[in-house]
Amino acid sequence: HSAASDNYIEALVVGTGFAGLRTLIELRKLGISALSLEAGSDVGGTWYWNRYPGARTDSAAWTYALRLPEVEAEWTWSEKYPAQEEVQRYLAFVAERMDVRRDIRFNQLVTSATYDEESNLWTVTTESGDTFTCRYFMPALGHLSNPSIPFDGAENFKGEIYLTSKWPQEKVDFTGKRVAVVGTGSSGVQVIPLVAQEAEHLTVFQRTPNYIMPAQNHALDEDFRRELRQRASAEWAKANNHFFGFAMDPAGRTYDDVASEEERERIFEEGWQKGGFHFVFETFDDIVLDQRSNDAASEFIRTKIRETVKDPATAELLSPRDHPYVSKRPPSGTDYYETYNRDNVTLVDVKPVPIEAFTPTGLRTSREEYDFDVIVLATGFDVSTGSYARIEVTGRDGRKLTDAWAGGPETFLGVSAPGFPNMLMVCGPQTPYVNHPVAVESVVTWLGGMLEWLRDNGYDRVEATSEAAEQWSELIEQIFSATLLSAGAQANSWYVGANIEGKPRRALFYFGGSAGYAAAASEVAENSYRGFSYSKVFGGGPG
Ligand code: NA7
Repeated sequence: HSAASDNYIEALVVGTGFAGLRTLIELRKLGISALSLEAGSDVGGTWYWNRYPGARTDSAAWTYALRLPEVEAEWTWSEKYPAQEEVQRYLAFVAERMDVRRDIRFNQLVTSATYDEESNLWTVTTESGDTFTCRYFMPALGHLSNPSIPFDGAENFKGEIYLTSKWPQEKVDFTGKRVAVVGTGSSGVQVIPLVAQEAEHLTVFQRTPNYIMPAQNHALDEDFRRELRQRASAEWAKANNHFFGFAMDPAGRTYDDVASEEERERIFEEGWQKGGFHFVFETFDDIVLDQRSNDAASEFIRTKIRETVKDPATAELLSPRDHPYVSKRPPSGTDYYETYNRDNVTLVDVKPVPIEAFTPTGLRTSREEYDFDVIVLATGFDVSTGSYARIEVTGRDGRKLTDAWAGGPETFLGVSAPGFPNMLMVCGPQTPYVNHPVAVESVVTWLGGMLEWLRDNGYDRVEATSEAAEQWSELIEQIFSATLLSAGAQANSWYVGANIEGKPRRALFYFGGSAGYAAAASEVAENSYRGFSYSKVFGGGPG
């Protein structure tokens, strides 16, 4: 290599969540020198930061994991939907077992990354003032890593404030306290029942009610795990073929295939009993495509809410009516609706009377003031592009990534953006919206293949063409608008950035399924990385 400085590394990864770790493992396999900069003091990414009570996966453990036979052989999951602590411990085990911990620098928050055309190198700096140079800059930042605090005045509040996404390491004690939880997305839905059990009083501030499935989590026994080891390959194959990357078979029927209402109810009830994402994916295959199918599913859920929540007014407030089921990411919960039957829980609908600000003693809506000892914010994230906005990324000719994406992200396959040579995003904006580790496996092995190909052909610069990025972005919009998911925009869906004021409304993910993405990406690879331009800056040739 012609480039050298004390801190030169061929591939610099940012982050050590599922994506960052899997990237380090792949680069090791390819013999590419690699290092990851991690803001936390340990690995885990999302599973390091989101340690609030109740945090757990909504995907079955065995395919919410990396496809690493060495790890699979030695790791055991305790529950179908493991808690944060277990997933974080799993990722730490992955780092140990695959021996990549030595390639990680912890407590290194990356603040900027700048490309230099002449040397064909990226310079990456961190908050602590360290500087690294690299050939390939590989951000693996996660989709949900830039928290959104949507109202001002936090510094005025005299009590305690906690973000679910920046939860302290120590246990937070809610006993005897008046607590507020703001937000009823996945994080709110998981934390609310547990806070309610401890707090003297809990007030939940809800803007948009969600469709919440009972998780039906359960422990896994040894028999199940043994059987699972035998069919691991089959489970992965199922996940890879499943539209959203879950190890589930299609229902094999649509709304029109079932004529009687009773039979439909029976099917929905079965899905409800299995819980979580089984409800949407194992009942009818056209729930996100056919309005009638979606209406039937939505009404079934509203009936469940009415049956569970004793106070009819509260039940009505909890019932979503402004968006189709799944057009916002549907949370899974445990005793979520039941929690509203407790005497110490109040639900406040802030849709008509928005929260305006923190006050010294609590929160103020446009109508009322509320006093609290503790405020928990489960208010979501500046999703996908927001993860990138935290780093000042500068490409060719001084172009800022935030400017390039001012109207929404433009990438090819979610891995490369025109104007940012050798920035290889590991599941950036416009990668598939599927069970995350499935996307990670697909993207990382594909990127590994490309890096190998570049090396074999003596290239050291690669970049998506503008044309390919435009076409990819168009395809993403086309697919998205053909589904009912696009209707979530009217209810602040983060799929399109609608939860953040002023953010362009553009689909942030590829909704064409895991297999669809894998096929598109393979086709590109098979055609000599069509849609990318590549070159030899320093010559040298293979080897
Ligand atoms: P989400 O799903 O974005 O949820 C954020 C919640 O916070 C949601 O209910 C929002 O209501 C609410 N929110 C946001 N801003 C406000 C204001 N200003 N006032 C009141 N309520 C507000 O984030 P999560 O962390 O729960 O889940 C993220 C993902 O993690 C999840 O989907 C899984 O993939 C895991 P809104 O719906 O926008 O009206």
